[in-house]
Amino acid sequence: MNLLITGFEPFGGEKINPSQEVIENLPEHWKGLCLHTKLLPVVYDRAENVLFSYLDHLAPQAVLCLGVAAGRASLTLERIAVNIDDADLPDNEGALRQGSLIDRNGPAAYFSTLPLERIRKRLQDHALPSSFSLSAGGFLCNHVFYCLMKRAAENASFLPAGFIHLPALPAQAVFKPDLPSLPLSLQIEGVLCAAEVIGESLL
Ligand code: PCA
Repeated sequence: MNLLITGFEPFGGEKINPSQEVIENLPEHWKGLCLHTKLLPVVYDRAENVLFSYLDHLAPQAVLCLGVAAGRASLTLERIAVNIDDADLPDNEGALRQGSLIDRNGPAAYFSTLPLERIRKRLQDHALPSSFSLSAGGFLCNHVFYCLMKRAAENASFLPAGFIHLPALPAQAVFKPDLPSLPLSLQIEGVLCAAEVIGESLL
């Protein structure tokens, strides 16, 4: 079974992105799954096509996309991808989108098809902080999540699919003492918990 796990490059002046650090430190195999890890650009015009090229190339049975949500203290399990780009921050090529539809003909939203309740339970069993989230924001994470779910809805061969937001890393909080952070080892453990549950759901 192939599980595609994506992370994002740094953005917004940060030098690191926890999702990139996590995917670069995951094992290739985990509990009977092949973990295929790929990095996505923080660029509206390219992220979707880069993701789709990996989907076409790898034909995974499941997809887990990761990104950072600085300010959140736990691994947040995103329930809904919404059909809108709406952010105060420009992407890494300077594009600012505020209130534009991702897909003019698409539905307002898609639900995650990951086994979120079981993932949450596994994270709790590992004493890792987690929460559900009703919004992946209006920037690249929601954009990629929406494009992923649209593609998954149109081609059920690589369900389940969804998105988890990660907290900042301690290194990002050195000069921002009020910024919640979670060590990389625990973030990796959390993503492996999610991978394990996703793998079980495929059996
Ligand atoms: N976080 C941003 C985009 C890339 C990332 O890791 C977001 O939450 O949209």
